[in-house]
Amino acid sequence: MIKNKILRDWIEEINTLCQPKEIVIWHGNEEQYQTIADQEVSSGKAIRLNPELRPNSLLYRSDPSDVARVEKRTFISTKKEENAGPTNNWISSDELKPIMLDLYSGSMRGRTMYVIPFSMGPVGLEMSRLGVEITDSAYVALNMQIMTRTGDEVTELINNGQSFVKCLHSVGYPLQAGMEDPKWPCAPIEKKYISHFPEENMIWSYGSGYGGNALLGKKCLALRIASSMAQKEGWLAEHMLILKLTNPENEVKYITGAFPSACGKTNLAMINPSIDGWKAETIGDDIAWMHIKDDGKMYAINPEAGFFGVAPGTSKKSNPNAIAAVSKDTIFTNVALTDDGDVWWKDLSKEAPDHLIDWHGNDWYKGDESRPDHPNARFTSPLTNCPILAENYEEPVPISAILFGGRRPTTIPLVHQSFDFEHGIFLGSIMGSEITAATIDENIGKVRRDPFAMLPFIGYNISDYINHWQSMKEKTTEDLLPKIFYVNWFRKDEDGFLWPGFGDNIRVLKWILERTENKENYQTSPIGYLPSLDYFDLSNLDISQDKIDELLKVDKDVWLDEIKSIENYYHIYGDHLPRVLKKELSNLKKRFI
Ligand code: OXD
Ligand code: MN
Repeated sequence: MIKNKILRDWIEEINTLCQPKEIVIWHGNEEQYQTIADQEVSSGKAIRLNPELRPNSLLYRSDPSDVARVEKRTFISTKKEENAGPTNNWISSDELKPIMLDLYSGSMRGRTMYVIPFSMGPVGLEMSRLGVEITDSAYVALNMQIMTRTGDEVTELINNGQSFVKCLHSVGYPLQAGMEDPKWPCAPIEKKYISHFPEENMIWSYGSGYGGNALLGKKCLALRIASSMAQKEGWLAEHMLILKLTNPENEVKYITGAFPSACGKTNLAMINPSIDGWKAETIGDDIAWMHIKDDGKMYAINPEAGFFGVAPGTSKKSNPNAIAAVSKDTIFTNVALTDDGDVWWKDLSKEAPDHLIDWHGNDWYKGDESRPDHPNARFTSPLTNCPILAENYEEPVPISAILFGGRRPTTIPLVHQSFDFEHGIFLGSIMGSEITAATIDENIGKVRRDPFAMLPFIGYNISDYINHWQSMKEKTTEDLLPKIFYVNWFRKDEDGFLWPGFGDNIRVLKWILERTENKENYQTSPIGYLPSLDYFDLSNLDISQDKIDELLKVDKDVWLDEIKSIENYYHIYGDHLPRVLKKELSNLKKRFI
């Protein structure tokens, strides 16, 4: 029972504003999940997959206009523009609130309003944060049940006075009497708003039912709002995987890693090591909350309870553990449906089946030009489905190394270590991926920078964000802080990728972990520490010396161009380029001259 007055008053306020036909309080149990899932199936909104092939799993097809996060409709709304900074869309909260209140007025008519108390992070853990999402989407309720810890246990904490983030969501499609409800109701793009009010720890999302726009615990709370909370409270909310590694001597270490999208972050989070004696276990694949504890070390938790992964490209070869994770208890969105009631997406098997129902619900035949799945088709699966989930996945774990990465066909070597923590912040600030022909963009060959893989997720001013990272140094000593590395699995020559990637990335991780113990396994270069080949495990790997040399090459002329490109990119900071970045860029230049 909800007893907390703030929550009760808020539910009443939203009930009056949005005028739903009924209110359902989410209890977070299996029975309620199944009841709502059955309702979704009988109303035709979801398809139940063949229980013999894919037990307890659903397929949803979204509206073709509502298939991904909408960054241009995502807002950081503060009193002053400088608090949102140069990388966010800003509208003053005084201006935005009346616009959105107008949209919310009656927006849930004819619909059920779900009240979903949830915890990001294990229930009751000091590092965890609570939210309540009020939504008129059953799809959101079902997904939140997988992606977060929900229901009565959380209500209990709120009843006991713990604060929570108010997360309001409406698909923006009120039903008048006699109106038919579409399978995926949503509002047109110009009426979509994914709004964050970090000064009030509040999220208002309107008009989209998809993923990060609608499951407000994930990108909205656990990254944008949490990054702003973290700045005030002295911790970090980051777009990072968390991986547990055990070496042949049975020593355990933990790493986190930030990568822009399409760089294999989920694959790395579930790596199957190719060298004997090494064990990898998953803790998280998308978000890490990191705190420096009293012992001076940085600890991380995964605030999520599930995976919301991109299906296309996921295969037995690229990620067998993800394939196992989605084998049951999964919600699929915008994948194709097979004739026997199972799912299919690009690369799931080498050959597509002869016939499928595509993500629009139409017949699709092998050889058709169109794709049967959407490139951003997703799976929502519980963490506990992952066969290599670490048994201590709910504990804060001490982080030895932080990895930054990106897709860089040239310039950046396979791996290098920063000289120190501040130089590591510089590496985070310059990360990004080269724009390739696969992206429709006139800037082919240029680098799209995505600092810390957080460009769309920093809930405040990016200059303050960089300075906040630097402030971690004041909380502890350099030797206790995680060591920072830049990895690049994607360097190419004329024959294609130089590095085999996937399970062989453990070779790089092994070198990194040895570095965290200050092993003399490195050579110094102007950009940082590179592997010394005497200490880089290439056993049983068929790769030529030429390719290895190319993978580790730091070419002066190429780097002088890179420095120019960084200088140019740093103009986004205007007059507020953080001192640490200015200093590190100048030091880098000096090391080359
Ligand atoms: C995600 C993303 O969905 O980063 O995880 O866009
Ligand atoms: Mn992500």
